[in-house]
Amino acid sequence: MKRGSRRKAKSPDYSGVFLTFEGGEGAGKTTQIAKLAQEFERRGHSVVVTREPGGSTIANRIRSLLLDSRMHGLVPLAELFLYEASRAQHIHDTILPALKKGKVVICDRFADSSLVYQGVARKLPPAVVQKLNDLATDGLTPNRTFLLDLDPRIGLARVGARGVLDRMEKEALSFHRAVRHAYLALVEKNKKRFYVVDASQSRDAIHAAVMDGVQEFLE
Ligand code: Z5A
Repeated sequence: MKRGSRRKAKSPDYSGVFLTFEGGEGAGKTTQIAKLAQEFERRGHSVVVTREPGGSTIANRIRSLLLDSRMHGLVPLAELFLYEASRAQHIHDTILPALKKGKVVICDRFADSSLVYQGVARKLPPAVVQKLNDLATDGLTPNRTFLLDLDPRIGLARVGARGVLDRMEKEALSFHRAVRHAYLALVEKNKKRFYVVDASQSRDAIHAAVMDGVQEFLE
């Protein structure tokens, strides 16, 4: 493999479907994942809803460290290692076992978040982030990724209304703007996998757009 090149996705040895949601703070991922899971269950599928960082007992302990607002001295490379450690554990404990049982796995954030947050917003070399993503995921790639695209001022106002902000939410608006641009650039490189939805719409309108993206993928 050429240095810094993207590892080719392996042919999956599972029968399930792996869907991920990405987007900035307060884009509405949690809200939409709940609606989508309900819809899959209504159609008779077995669904696992999970999230990163976290998603299993050990990975959740790493999540607590990552979002702790007292961890303000955490350097970008250490932060990246923690996200990747959480990811490797999460895939082993939760994602792969469910996919092997033929379930629909819907994950709130995955490796794209590292490319965007650590690679672009934290300015770590993208090839380093890609390399660690490859190690942590061992080639596991979502079948479809929904990007809920939203002006960060709207997203931050939504999460601000919740009260206390975590370590990432406290970043400056320029950080969250860089995140949005980085996601849109990632979409350009992965047009088949990503499905972009305007997240400034109502919850129901976003859900309808997500269902269009599911339909397009199934076809
Ligand atoms: N991170 C990273 O740096 N590197 C990585 O590799 C990974 C993650 C995996 C995880 O934070 C942080 O880790 C994240 C990236 C970083 N931080 N940042 N910045 P998290 O898991 O705590 O939070 P999050 O993933 O950013 O999600 P969130 O803030 O909870 O937002 P959300 O799930 O996208 O939105 P929501 O909870 O569904 O909605 C937010 C609020 O808006 C809520 O009150 C809703 O009722 C409301 N809402 C939802 N939809 C609408 C619409 N359509 N209109 C109006 N209001 C709405």
